[in-house]
This record gives sequence, C-alpha cells and structure tokens, in this order.
Amino acid sequence: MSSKVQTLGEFIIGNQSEFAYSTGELSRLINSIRLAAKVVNHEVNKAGLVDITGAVGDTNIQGEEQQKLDVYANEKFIQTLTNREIVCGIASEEEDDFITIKGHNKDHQNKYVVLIDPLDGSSNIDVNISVGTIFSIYRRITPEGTPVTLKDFLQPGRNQVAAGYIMYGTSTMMVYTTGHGVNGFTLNPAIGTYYLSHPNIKLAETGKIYSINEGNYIKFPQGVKNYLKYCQLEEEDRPYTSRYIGSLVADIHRNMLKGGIYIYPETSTAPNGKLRLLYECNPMAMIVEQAGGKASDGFTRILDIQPTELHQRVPFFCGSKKMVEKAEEFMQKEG
Ligand code: P6P
Repeated sequence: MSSKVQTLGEFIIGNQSEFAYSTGELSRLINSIRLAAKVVNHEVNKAGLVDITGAVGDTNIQGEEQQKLDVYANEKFIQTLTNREIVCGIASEEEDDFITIKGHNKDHQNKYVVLIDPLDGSSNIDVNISVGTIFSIYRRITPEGTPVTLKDFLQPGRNQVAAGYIMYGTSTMMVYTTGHGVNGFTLNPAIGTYYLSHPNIKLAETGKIYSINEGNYIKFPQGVKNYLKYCQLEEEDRPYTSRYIGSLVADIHRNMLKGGIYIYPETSTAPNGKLRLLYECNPMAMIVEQAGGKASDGFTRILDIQPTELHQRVPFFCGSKKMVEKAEEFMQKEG
C-alpha cells in the first residue's frame, strides 16, 4: 500500500468534524476498537496452528456452543474498551447481561455505550471461512455520574452515533460509519496499519445477488418463498445469483461492494428469525443506509424498531434499496 494512501489514524484526525460534538472520546473509541481488532486478527489468522480453535465446552445465552476464539475476542474487546476510560457500559453477544464500567477517574463519567458481537460467524473458524466483529455505539441517555442502565442499551438503532464491522478474511478490513458515509480500511499486517482502501462506499441501488439459507425454504413465510421464485425467474435482469457464506459480515460486505440483498427471515421454528437486533442488525442497518441501501424486518425500518430485550432477534432484509423494496412488496402482499 503506497504511503500516499491515508491511514485510519490520519483519516480520523482529518475528519474531526465527524466527531465534532465529542471531546475526542468517540475518535479514541474507534481507535481502541481498531487496536483490539488487530490483536484478535493476529489470533484468528493463526487459528488451527494453535489450540485456540474448537469449542470451549460452554454455551452462550443464545444456547450456541462458544468457540475458544470468540471467548478470546470477547475478552480482548472488553479489556481494551475498559482500560481506555471511554465507555460507561458494554453489551456483548457473549455476555448474558450488560457490563457496567465505573472508570478510574470519576465514577460513571464516560458518555458512550458499546454493543458488540465480538466474533460473528465463529462456527466457520475451523473451516477457514471469513468471520467478523460487529460493533454499535450510542451516547448514554441516563445522566453522567450515575451507573449505566439497560435503558442506555435499549435505544432504537437510529440513535447510533457510529457502527462498523471488522472482517477477518483474505485481508482484514475495518468498515465503519459515524453518520457521514461509509469508509473501508484494509490492514497491512506487516506494519499493523490500516489504510483507507475503500473511501465513501456506495451500495448499488439494485443488484443481482440474493443471499439466504435456502435450506430453510420449507419453513419460510409465503412472502419470502414468492420473492425467491421472483429472483429465479428468467425475466428482465433475472435469474439472480445465489450466494450464501453463512457469515453475516462476509455476506453483507460482499453485497456492499457488489450490490445484492441479504435475508434472514422469520421461519416456522424461529418466529423472530435468528439475527440479533442490537449488535448485528442495527449496526449493519446503519452502515447499509449510510451507503444508500435499505434494511427492514420486511415491514418496518430496522433503525426505527424500539428494542425491548438485550438479545432480541428480528427478521432481517438488508442491502440494495430496490431489491429490499421488492422483497418487502412480496412480504406485505402476504400480510
Ligand atoms: P444459518 C452466524 O452464526 C450467524 O449469526 C450469521 O453470521 C450468519 O449470517 C447466520 O448466523 C447463519 O445462520 O442458520 O444460515 O447457519
């Protein structure tokens, strides 16, 4: 990567207007996530060489078998965010409840809360498929100086001040937004520096890729079945191509760069779908909307959903605006 390309650090300094209302805390928060991601990336990249893959024998609140690397990633992000005196609370996919961070200087003075899926798609680690970290940042709504409460975490996604993901794939990329567009940074592992490789990412208004686990077809609602048949018809710009990696960050990232729609709908056995609203769908929805795309549960904009529980799930339709709107048409026709 030639030196004339901006580094993530230079980008943050050069775009302080994005963080105008913060006293440098938000940019320090983004930097601390960047640092933790480098440490996690180092372990992910050598998974298989050391005894850090495979399951730890525990299960998380989702009842999912915890992989050693996602326990490691969870610990690293929590440790980095805690030590940096920037956040007052953290919620994680790997933690049953939220974590209160008192701070060392003055009690509970920090103004941000972070919600994180430390290693999404971790079941793919052992087969060397891309995995990712997803993060969502809000300003607390309860008074500074008091302990953070569940209310600070159960904010609608439109309140996010920043959201992003790190993809540990053929290269490691950090893609994030602070509400002023979406930028992608690629890590040069040789020197541990992220470079602005994908400035101002725009999601094509339409595309030819649909991404869904068709193994669940029999359980899908009729609206989804009808939309899939629409995608497969030999008409106009169709049939579309089906691509499904089974790792949310990788599937969304591909669509961000190539256009497409990702769907994880409700099913007859999972009436709210599988993906979690607070630390998967909301951050991805902010990123996709900032890039010109759309995200809903088939009926309601994801970012307008009022959360009621930390680990609640929602059906998820996300990607190129016109493709999501067409899928919503089929969903709404079936009611
Ligand atoms: P399924 C990974 O467990 C995850 O949360 C997302 O990363 C991924 O898109 C989805 O679940 C895959 O779920 O049921 O298709 O295996």
